[in-house]
Formats: sequence, C-alpha cells, structure tokens
Amino acid sequence: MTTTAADRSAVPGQAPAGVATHCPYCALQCGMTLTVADRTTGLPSPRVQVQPRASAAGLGRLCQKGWSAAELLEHPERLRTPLLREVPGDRTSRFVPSGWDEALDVVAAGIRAAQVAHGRDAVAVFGGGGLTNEKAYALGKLARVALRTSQVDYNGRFCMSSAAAAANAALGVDRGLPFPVRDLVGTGVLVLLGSNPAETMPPFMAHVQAVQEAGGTVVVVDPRRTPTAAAADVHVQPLPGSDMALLLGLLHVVLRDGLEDAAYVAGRTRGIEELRAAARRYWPERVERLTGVPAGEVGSLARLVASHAPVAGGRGAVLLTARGSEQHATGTDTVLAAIDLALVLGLPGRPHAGYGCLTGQGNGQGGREHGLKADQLPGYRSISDPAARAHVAGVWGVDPASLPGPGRSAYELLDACGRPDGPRVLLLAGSNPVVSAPRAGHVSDRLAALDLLVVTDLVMSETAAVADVVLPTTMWAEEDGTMTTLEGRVVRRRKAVDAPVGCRTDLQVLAGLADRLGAGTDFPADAFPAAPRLVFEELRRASAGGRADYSHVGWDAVAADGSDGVHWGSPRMFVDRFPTADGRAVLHAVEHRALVEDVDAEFPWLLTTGRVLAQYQSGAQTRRVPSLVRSAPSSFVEVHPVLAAAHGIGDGDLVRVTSRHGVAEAPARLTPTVRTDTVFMPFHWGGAGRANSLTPPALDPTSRMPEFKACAVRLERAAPVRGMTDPEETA
Ligand SMILES: Nc1nc2c(c(=O)[nH]1)N[C@H]1C(S)=C(S)[C@@H](COP(=O)(O)OP(=O)(O)OC[C@H]3O[C@@H](n4cnc5c(=O)[nH]c(N)nc54)[C@H](O)[C@@H]3O)O[C@H]1N2
Ligand SMILES: Nc1nc2c(c(=O)[nH]1)N[C@H]1C(S)=C(S)[C@@H](COP(=O)(O)OP(=O)(O)OC[C@H]3O[C@@H](n4cnc5c(=O)[nH]c(N)nc54)[C@H](O)[C@@H]3O)O[C@H]1N2
Ligand code: SF4
Ligand SMILES: [Mo]
Repeated sequence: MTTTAADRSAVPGQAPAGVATHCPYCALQCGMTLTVADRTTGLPSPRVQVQPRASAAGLGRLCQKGWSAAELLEHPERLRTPLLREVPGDRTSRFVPSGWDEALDVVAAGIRAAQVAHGRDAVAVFGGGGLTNEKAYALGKLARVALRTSQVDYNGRFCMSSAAAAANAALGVDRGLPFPVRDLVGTGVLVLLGSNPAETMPPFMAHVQAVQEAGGTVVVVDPRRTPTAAAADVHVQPLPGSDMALLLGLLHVVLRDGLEDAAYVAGRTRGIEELRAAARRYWPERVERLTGVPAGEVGSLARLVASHAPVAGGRGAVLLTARGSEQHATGTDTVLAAIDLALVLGLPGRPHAGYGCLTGQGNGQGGREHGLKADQLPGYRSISDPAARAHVAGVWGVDPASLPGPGRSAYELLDACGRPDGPRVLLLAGSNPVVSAPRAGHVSDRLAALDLLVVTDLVMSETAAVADVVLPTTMWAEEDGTMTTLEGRVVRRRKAVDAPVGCRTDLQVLAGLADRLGAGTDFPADAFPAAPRLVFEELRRASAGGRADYSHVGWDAVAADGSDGVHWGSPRMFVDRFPTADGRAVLHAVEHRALVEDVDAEFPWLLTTGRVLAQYQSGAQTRRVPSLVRSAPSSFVEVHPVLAAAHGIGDGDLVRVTSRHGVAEAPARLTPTVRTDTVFMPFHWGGAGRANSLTPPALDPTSRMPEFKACAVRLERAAPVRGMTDPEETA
C-alpha cells in the first residue's frame, strides 16, 4: 500500500485535522471533509463525521445522502469476512465464514474448471460505475489479461450508454459535460430533458437557480411535475418515450422558420440536407399526436430556445439530457436529435451554450473510460481497433493477439448466464442487478443457472444473497483512489479510517485472484498491484493517446491541498473543431419509433421509473441508513387521481401493477403531478415492490440500453394478503 498524509493521520483513536474527500454516491462528487472522532473520550456515532467542502460542482453543499454517508461505515450489516456456502454448490444452504485464502482458492478453482470445460468466455465479469478509476481499470484488465474473456460489461450500460453512443457518433467524444458546470450561469435558456436534479443531484439546483437569477429561463421536459419541474419556468409534459418526436418537432420549426445558425451549420457540421428532409415530416400537429404536447407548445418552445442562440444575438442555450430521455430502446437516436438541435442552433463550443449529458454514478464518467465496457479498452479505445489493441497490450506486457474481442452488453450478458453458449461463472463487483436490471425476475433465474456466482460488496445485497461466494470490500472512506465527475474532473478519494479487519479493497481482491490465475500464463507476475497510485500511473500510460487521455493528469496534482481535481482534456471542448476525422460534427437524420412493446387493450397504461431523493440506486446502501429509510421507507406507485378513480384505487391502497414480464405490488401515492395515462415507480427496492419485475428487455440497437422508462402495464387494486410480509421490502 502507498502511504499518504491521509493514511498516516488515520491512526485509530487519533483525530486528524480532517481528510478532504468526496461523497461516495452520485456524479456530482460533492466535496467533503471527514473527521474521525477520538474514541478514547467516548463513542460518538457515527465515528466519522462529514462536513461539506467547496467543490466546483457541489458548491460546498451536500444532500441528505451525502450527510448520512458515514453512517454505513460501522453498520452492523457491513460484511466483515468472506462467506462460502456450507454445502458447496447449494445456494439454499447457509453462508459460513471463511478465510481469504480459502475463498479465493474456491473462486480460482471454479474459474479454471469452467474455462477448461467450456473455454475462456465461460467466465464473465460485471462491474459498476461507482468503482474508482483504478478499480474499473483493474477489473477490465483482469478480464482481458488474466481471464482472457470477452465477457465483461458493467452497469454503466444501464446508465449513460445512449448518451455516450450519440456523443461519440455526432461530436467525436463522449464526456458528460463537455464544458465546466459553472458555464451554465449566464445562459439564456437551460433545457433539462428527462432530468430531476432536485432529487437526484440536489446541490446542482444551485446552478439551475443561478441561471434563473441571472435572467435565464429553465425548461423541464418530464412526464411528471417533479420538484425540478415545479422550480422551472416552463414544464413540458410528454408521454414517456416520445422525446425524439418532440425534438424533431423543435428541429422542424427551427429549420422551417430559418432560425438556424447557417454559418455554423455550413462550417462546422455535416449532414444538414438529410436532417432537413427528416425534420420536415414532424410538423407540430403531428408531434402533438406522438407526444401529447400541444402543437402550440412545440412552436413556442422552439422559438424560445432559438431566441437565445448566439446567431439570434442571445446569451446561449444549453440542452442537457439525463436518464428520462436516454433510458429507452430509442435512447441513442433521441440524444442524436438533441445534439442535432444544439448543432443547428450553433451551440457546442460557445460560451454558456451546448449539449451535455448529466452523468449518474459517482464514477459514471471514469467507469466507461478505462476498459470495463464490452467493446472498449483503456483510454476509451475500441477493442476492435488493431492500433488500440497493440498500444494497450504493450502497456500490459502481453501479445495483442491474446486480447479477446468485444463481448456481450450488460443485459445480454446477464441473459446469457448459465446457457450452453453463455458464461458459467460470474464475478460481480459494484452492482446489484437482482434489483436494478431490467426484467429482474428473469435475470435472477439466469444468475441461479450459473455454476458459480462471486459477489464483492460492502453489504449483503440482494445479488450477494444469491451468490456462492461473497467477498467483503472496503468502503470509500477507507481507501484511496480517483473518481471522474460529471464535468470530466478527476478528483481524489482519500482514506480517513481503517477498514474492518476482515475487509480487503477491490484492488487487493483482484491482485489475490490474479496471483492464483497467473501460473502458466504469460502476464507479468507483478501485473496487478494493489496500490491505487501504481494502478493510476499505469492507467495514465494505457490511456495516453486515447479518446479519454489521462496522461496529463498527475496523481499529486489531483491530490494537492485545496485542489478541486484536474479535467482530462480541455475544460471547454469544441471551441474550434470537433475531435472527428474532418473536425466537423455529424448531424443525424433520425426517425421517431414507436415503443417496442407498446400499450394495448390488455396493458393500456405506461409505467415509467426513476429515483427519489433519499434512496440511491438498488438501495443496497441507502436502505441501511436509518435517516434515509425514515424519509423513504418503501416502494410506491405514483398514480393520477383520475386514473386511480377509474380503477377504484385510493391513496395508500396496495396496487398490483402487471406488465408482460411480471408483477409488482406497492402502495398507491395519488398525485396530480403525473400524466393521467402514466404511472411512476422508483426502482430502489427489491421484493414485491421491485419496479424491475415489470420492465421489458427491449434494447437500443446501438447502445444496448434497456427500455427502463416506458413499460406497458395494467393496474388493479390488490387485496392485501393477510400475513403477507416481505423481508426484502424494508431490509
Ligand atoms: N437520490 C438519488 N440520486 C441519484 C441516484 C439515485 O439513485 N438516487 N442515482 C444517480 C444515477 S446513477 C443517475 S443515472 C442519476 C439519474 O438522474 P435523473 O436522470 O435525474 O433520474 P431519474 O429519476 O432516473 O429520471 C429523471 C426523470 O425522467 C423522467 N422521465 C421518465 N420517463 C421519461 C421520458 O420518457 N422522457 C422524459 N423527458 N422524462 C422521463 C422521470 O419522471 C424522472 O423525473 O441520478 C444520480 N443521483
Ligand atoms: N427501473 C429502473 N432500473 C434502473 C434504472 C432506472 O432508472 N429504472 N437506472 C439504472 C441506472 S442509471 C443505474 S446506474 C443502475 C444502478 O444499479 P446498480 O448497479 O444495482 O447500482 P448500486 O445500487 O449502486 O449497486 C452497487 C452495489 O455495489 C456495492 N458497492 C458500492 N461501492 C462498492 C465498491 O467500491 N466495491 C464493490 N465491490 N462494491 C461496491 C453496493 O453496496 C451495491 O450493492 O440501475 C439501473 N436500473
Ligand atoms: S448530490 Fe450526489 S455527490 Fe452530492 S451529496 Fe448528494 S449524493 Fe453525494
Ligand atoms: Mo445511473
């Protein structure tokens, strides 16, 4: 392990001045200072105290999740020892504690047996966008070098893959915000397409408010009147899954009325003629039929946004997408349409203007840059590109020909588990797909069909609970590393306290595994260091010259006192050119597509899903924090009173929601803020209230993003079954 100032000050029982780090949860990565209470003078709880610390994106604020993050460190349900099944191979038998050597030997033996019998791809790796850059890099490398499997992907596929695919195709690079977040202040109009930062990134609302205070207009496009929509100046409320038609309608009006930036379009883009032809077919009345947004609103929104474009003498317009518009089987084309609109109005590369995607997980950006995605190598390189393979193989000290090719995307990988041609062993770290994957009932069945499921986690997540081997890992305040924020800023995570004795860092776990797998293969014996700094230095070399190039980002610069991190690439991109072959951005003539599984007489309503403020993702962490559970104790179904009355459903009644893929039950929350034809469920809970029991497996053809945000359902009032309890519901 490397020793840093923070390490040295983290002596148990000694109170350091404070360790500068960042929140473990979302992509805003709000700054925090941790102080460790001196236990010799009593037992303050929690032992680690959190204080907000100024950072560019978080502005010295924290949300409820950040404030309470340290409560999990000493939680009684923290995993503190490796666990094996009492009867090996029998997942109905109970977990028994084991030593680390024994557990890692079992995993290595399982891997070897599967690969000997079924080939290299019989072992798969599934990671997460909450892992540090170093962990993401090492996990991707383990897959390619030690396991030599093509079967590796991660939950970022469920998150920003549509925005990533679109940005790469249109702009030549994929960085959530290609401009600093502070650029927002001063913009004339900010359009949030399917984003609810009031609940998902509360401190970000300070930036939104600053736009309004400087005289700018904020527009929210969301089927629900969320707290964000309520704070906006304009709320547009389309049907779930119809954003692309809405954007094509805006393009129609802009191009029809000659509001585009003709010089920018001519000088900096390609493809305007095809786009013009496509947009011509989306006149506002047609768009009204497809989206439910009145034709007049389509016209006025187009004129509002265009009036703030630089070509109209405006101060700038910013279009941001998030999961509401992206998590669809049409997600990539929807984002392409948003980028089309930004380009036609001449926004990207201009001050207070442009297109961006609000990333999600703590390291949602970095997670996809270092080779954890099925088709990518470090530096955001394509695994199919011979030059990229040669460069990375050189850094790894292996033969380029030994590197596998592209593998399956996240859902396809989970769906293939246990099938004759699919993975037999799955190593999973940083995700809880039993709760968070689409068609989760089916995904659980596939996991059950594996020969060996190995889960590394902090707590007994719903996925860990069905594993053969569970490995306990350290938490954010117990380790060093780097994370990359929504604006591409690489920031330092610092160790403040020692982990419980039985826990190991993910890097130590990977090093232990690689050690056991190394015999008889050609990768160097010291290829998997457990020290984050060494991994970071290697990651910089592996990324050098790639699309996401970290070679200029120094570990010490990121860690310098008072540093707010270092951007990879330039903070504001596209000023003079786009990183495409000819320097121009590419316009895409996209076409509206109906839902893959649309509503019909049997399933007449649309379910959309998302988040609440006090729970995070699959809830594995936040459902264990008492103050958060008090704020958000269980799953629910948001229903408009009109729709509820038609079904005889009252507020608080248990509702049964049925889709073509499963059933879920949760109490009704009656509210006029949701469309009358749409219901909403948060996805943070397992058990009966699991939203993903319902979601369809339809995937975007390009990004392989699942259709999380539009699912045909029917509703009924469920008679509460007497004595029905659901241990997972509040676990
Ligand atoms: N509290 C909390 N914060 C989080 C997280 C969390 O789990 N909890 N997770 C983090 C992560 S990983 C992510 S990815 C981000 C996500 O952040 P957001 O994208 O803001 O979150 P969501 O709630 O998934 O979706 C946003 C909105 O999309 C709307 N929506 C649904 N369908 C559609 C549609 O078809 N079109 C449009 N325009 N809108 C639609 C929903 O009503 C919802 O209000 O949040 C991050 N922050
Ligand atoms: N219906 C529906 N489903 C969705 C979404 C939606 O909007 N609607 N959103 C999707 C999105 S955007 C996302 S990002 C996914 C997220 O869904 P998941 O991938 O399930 O995300 P988390 O709950 O963050 O899972 C992280 C797991 O890793 C553990 N963990 C945390 N830190 C570490 C670490 O450092 N090392 C290890 N080994 N483990 C760690 C946590 O305890 C937790 O069990 O859900 C997707 N699913
Ligand atoms: S907004 Fe995100 S990073 Fe900031 S405190 Fe909340 S969860 Fe943490
Ligand atoms: Mo996400």
